[in-house]
Amino acid sequence: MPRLRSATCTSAPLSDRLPSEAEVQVAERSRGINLLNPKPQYMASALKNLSHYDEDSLPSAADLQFGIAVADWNAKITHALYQGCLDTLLKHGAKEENIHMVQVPGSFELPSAARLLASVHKLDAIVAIGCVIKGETNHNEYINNSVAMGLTNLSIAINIPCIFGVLTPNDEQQALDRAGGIHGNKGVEAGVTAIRMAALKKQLQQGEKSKIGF
Ligand code: DLZ
Repeated sequence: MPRLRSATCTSAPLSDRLPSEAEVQVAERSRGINLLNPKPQYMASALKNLSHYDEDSLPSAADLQFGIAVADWNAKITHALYQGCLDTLLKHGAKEENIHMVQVPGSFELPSAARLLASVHKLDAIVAIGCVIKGETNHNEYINNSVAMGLTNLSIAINIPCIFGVLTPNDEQQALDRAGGIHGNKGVEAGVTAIRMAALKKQLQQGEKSKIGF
């Protein structure tokens, strides 16, 4: 299993791996999306490219600490998700020394890895990255439900946002489409979510009132 380099950017720039605008439009049109309102928004949705967000509206990640747990099962996918997440954190100012990454065998281990990270580092958000592909048995349902529940419970228990960067596709092509392919990269979405939630945590800890709207 290849070792991921922690908090470094070794692959081609993210923009090199993103689909062209024309490809995105074809994909969006095929999914019945209203192209009349192309204004980028914060988050991806079922109808939106996972790598599209409003960069200018995102808070700075300069003073934030992140943990990232990466499952090595389906490594081709999960390592691409990690790179997307890492690139996003760095692009918005996170410092390499403030990004703590660990690799675990499979997605089932993500909640415990997140807990271990939080016990060692002072974190503002944790991203769990995995890919559980539906197979002949129901293993995917057991794993997905445990990871989702585990991360939800953990984030509430330790007061640190835990971000669900886990793909739950029906087949490998659906996963590739969401790991830097036609639908963007869920790692980018997870990175954006981590920055927003970490900044929110910091803001509330510092006693600032949340602004209504964006
Ligand atoms: C066992 C298993 C299977 C069948 N499929 C996946 C998968 O698609 N994605 C994934 O991340 N992990 C899978 N695993 C491994 C489990 O997550 C876990 O690592 C093992 O059951 C050991 O606890």
